Amino acid sequence: MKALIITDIQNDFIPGGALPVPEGDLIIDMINGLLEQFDLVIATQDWHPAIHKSFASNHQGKKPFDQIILNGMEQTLWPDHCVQGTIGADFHPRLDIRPVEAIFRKGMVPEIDSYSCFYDNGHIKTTGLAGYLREKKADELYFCGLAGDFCVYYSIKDALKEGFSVSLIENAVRPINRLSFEEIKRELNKNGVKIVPNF
Ligand code: VGL
Ligand code: ZN
Repeated sequence: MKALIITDIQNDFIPGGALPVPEGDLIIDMINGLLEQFDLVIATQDWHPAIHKSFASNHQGKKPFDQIILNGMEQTLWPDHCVQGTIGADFHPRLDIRPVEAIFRKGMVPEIDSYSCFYDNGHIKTTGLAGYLREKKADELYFCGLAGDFCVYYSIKDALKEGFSVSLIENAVRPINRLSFEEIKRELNKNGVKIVPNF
């Protein structure tokens, strides 16, 4: 069974938002056009408390995009984004969320970031998504959304580890950094991910 995983189509990741992904707005209509072709549609939300340690504002003397070591792990510091309950954390109003059966949220624990929709970056806590998908008999996962080089990338790596068959819908994804995303797509393809332009 085929499941579509819509990653973080939230106002803060769209141009005009706090952590804009270039052309993030251009994939929304394309994603809306994919929905009815899937047996199951789920969506994810980055969902941080205001005190989250991935925010540069919570570290004295640091600015967005600085790199630090946070609890023993490399961490990019971000502008404040997707704060729980704010408009920036809401789904973009043009995204058709009617067919979305479940929403999985991540990034709630202040001390650790969570790019993947399956686990936090230290693989300490699960979101329960892998078990949910198995119970729903979804074995073929299709990924789209933002940002291609962070949340989509880390989610796909975990999906492979969990044994799912994985496709990336290239035209329905945008990265923060285009160059690193080209490298990421080569790596994912080598590891068995099907890169498809559309669906
Ligand atoms: C994301 C950076 C920080 C993402 C989330 O959704 O790709 N990127 N938090
Ligand atoms: Zn975040």
